[in-house]
Amino acid sequence: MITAQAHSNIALIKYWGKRSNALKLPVNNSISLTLDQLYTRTTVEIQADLTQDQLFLNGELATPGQTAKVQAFMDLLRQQFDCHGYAAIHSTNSFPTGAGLASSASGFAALALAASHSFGLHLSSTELSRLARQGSGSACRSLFGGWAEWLRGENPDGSDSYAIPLAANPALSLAMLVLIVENKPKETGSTDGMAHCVATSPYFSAWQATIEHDLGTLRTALQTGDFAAIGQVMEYNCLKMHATTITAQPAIWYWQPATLVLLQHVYQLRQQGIMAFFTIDAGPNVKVLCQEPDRAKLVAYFESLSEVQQVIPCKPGPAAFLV
Ligand code: 2P0
Repeated sequence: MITAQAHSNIALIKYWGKRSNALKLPVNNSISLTLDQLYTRTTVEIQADLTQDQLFLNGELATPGQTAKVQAFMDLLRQQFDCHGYAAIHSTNSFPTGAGLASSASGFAALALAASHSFGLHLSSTELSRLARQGSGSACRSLFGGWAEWLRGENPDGSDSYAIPLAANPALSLAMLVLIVENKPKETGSTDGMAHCVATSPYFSAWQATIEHDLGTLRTALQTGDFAAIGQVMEYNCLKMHATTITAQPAIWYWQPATLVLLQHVYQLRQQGIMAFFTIDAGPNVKVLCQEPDRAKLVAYFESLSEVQQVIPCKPGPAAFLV
């Protein structure tokens, strides 16, 4: 019985659009921060009497859809590494599942690590990242702690599409506050949402045309420790991603009214001289990037708002590990 823990990551430069759906190959590189408070812990036990993999999520038998995704991943692992046997898989999240908090990222990173060890494999970080990617694209970044960049790769078989750790200026002392406005699973998941935007949004090409510039801006800002530049490019990239969703046909709105209210609060805070910046993923919740000295007052500020159900204050988190 092997247990692994992997932490979610939030992308500052987003993965939004695939060049291969089957292999989960992205159109562009993305850069993320792994968070300490959002994680998945997964136990894998190969059992001789099983004829298929079983998935238990947060203590309950998972839905057929969730189970099928995990079974497909286990099939891929068995096939690619010539392993045998079916597993009982118990997975728990430290946070709401499917609400745009990257549960599939931490989930497939933890599963890649736990399942590969259960089969007696000792894969490198690169191999694990490449494997986790095939479960859920963003999972390839969750093998690493702190900052990670997912390299889109060029090869049609995806062999050069995996994440690498990214060094940041040690003077940076950051926190990310996850503001929960809604706790239920979203209507359109990321996989379907991004495919729909690729297929129907006239803004998708504009999103892609500026990605390299955003990546370069963030890499430089991380190296020089320029917090304002990090925050600005993060916000800008997020809004461009969401511009593709609201201009898809039919439109996808991941935002709720409370989401927009929170953006206005972030703008007001900056007018008052408090450096805080937002990003939003495929759901209504808002993540606020701030500097560590401002963290406590910002947590209190956002906790006082009626739009916010819960604030989860996070710091940069660790790489995936065996428990
Ligand atoms: C990201 N998201 O970079 C972007 C921003 C959501 C918005 O990666 O289809 O669950 O399983 O590869 O990894 C969510 O996408 O999608 C995601 P699949 P995944 O974090």
